[in-house]
Amino acid sequence: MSADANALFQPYTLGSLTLPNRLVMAPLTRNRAAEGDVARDITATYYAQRASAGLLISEGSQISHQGQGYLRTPGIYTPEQVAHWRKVTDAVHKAGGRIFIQLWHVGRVSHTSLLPGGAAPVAPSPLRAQTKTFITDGFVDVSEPRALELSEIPSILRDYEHAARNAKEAGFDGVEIHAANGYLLDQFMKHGSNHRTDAYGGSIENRARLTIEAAEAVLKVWDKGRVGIRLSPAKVNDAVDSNPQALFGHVVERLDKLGLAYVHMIEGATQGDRNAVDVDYAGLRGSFRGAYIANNGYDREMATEAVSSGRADLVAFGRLFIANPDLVERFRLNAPLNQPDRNTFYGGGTEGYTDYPALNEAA
Ligand code: 8OZ
Repeated sequence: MSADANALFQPYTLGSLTLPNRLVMAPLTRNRAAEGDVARDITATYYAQRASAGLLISEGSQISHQGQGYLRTPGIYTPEQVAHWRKVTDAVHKAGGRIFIQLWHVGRVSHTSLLPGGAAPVAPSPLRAQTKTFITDGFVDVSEPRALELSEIPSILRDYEHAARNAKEAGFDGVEIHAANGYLLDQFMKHGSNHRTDAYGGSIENRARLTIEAAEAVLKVWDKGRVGIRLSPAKVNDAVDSNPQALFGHVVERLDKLGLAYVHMIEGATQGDRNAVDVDYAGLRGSFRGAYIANNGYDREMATEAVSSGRADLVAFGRLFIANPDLVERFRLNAPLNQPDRNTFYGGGTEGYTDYPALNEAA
């Protein structure tokens, strides 16, 4: 009984890193970057406040201007962006934490007003997603995308490699490849958004190719023990596949061969029904030797069950970490939690960002 209750507070060896506990801060888009899409000083404070997590994963950070899909998300492709991220990683390390950066290309989930020269977003196929994005005018439908030429793929892979190199220079402890939530890599993997007839479309193997190649690009820079990936088999942001079990079964097997440190799985619909799709997550996990990070709607009790039963190695929390900088301590004490305020999730400044009190401050 007491061993089970302590399951979340046992250290875990992730690749070459020792994590002091099993709680991961999920990547969370907060739209607070400054001019040039650089992280602000308040962002260093925000992550440092949460440094007691076993591992912090940064908000999605675009690998190129073309890879941006929302207003004021930070990039990791310019020297200024690297310099500002360095302040974040220094603050986290000073506070005793560990932080990976999430490398992001949104593909078709974007808007011409955000892209260089007002260009169309790029996608596997010229199919507009039925989803919204956030621009200076507020929430709007995403723009009509254009299909990537086969000849453009190598430059996208170079952008992954370049961003991975920048992440190292910025002092991150590792990188997470964002292959979830209907963004570029997920768009290629899922048949609903990929109607290509070249080497990147058609069979499962072809549709998974870009994700595997992106991982290989990152592995040119980082040791495999410092690279993870996030996946979402369910339909999200209009990216859907008719056989996610077969698709992600193949993807996970390929990632296992690459020896990645972890798979970070969004179980069910992102921020929604955990049973939205009929996928055997334990089966997927069974073909992967690295760590399994479970995510989506977990609370203390569910996470304790998942880790003590061995179903997951680590559990990622999003909204709970927004509202509770000391989530680890609160879980340890089974203390009450602050409630997150949705109105301050996206955009703004310190309010709803760095002003959620820790237990010792709330008292
Ligand atoms: C919420 C708002 C904007 C982007 C994701 C990066 O879903 C996101 C995201 C979430 O992965």
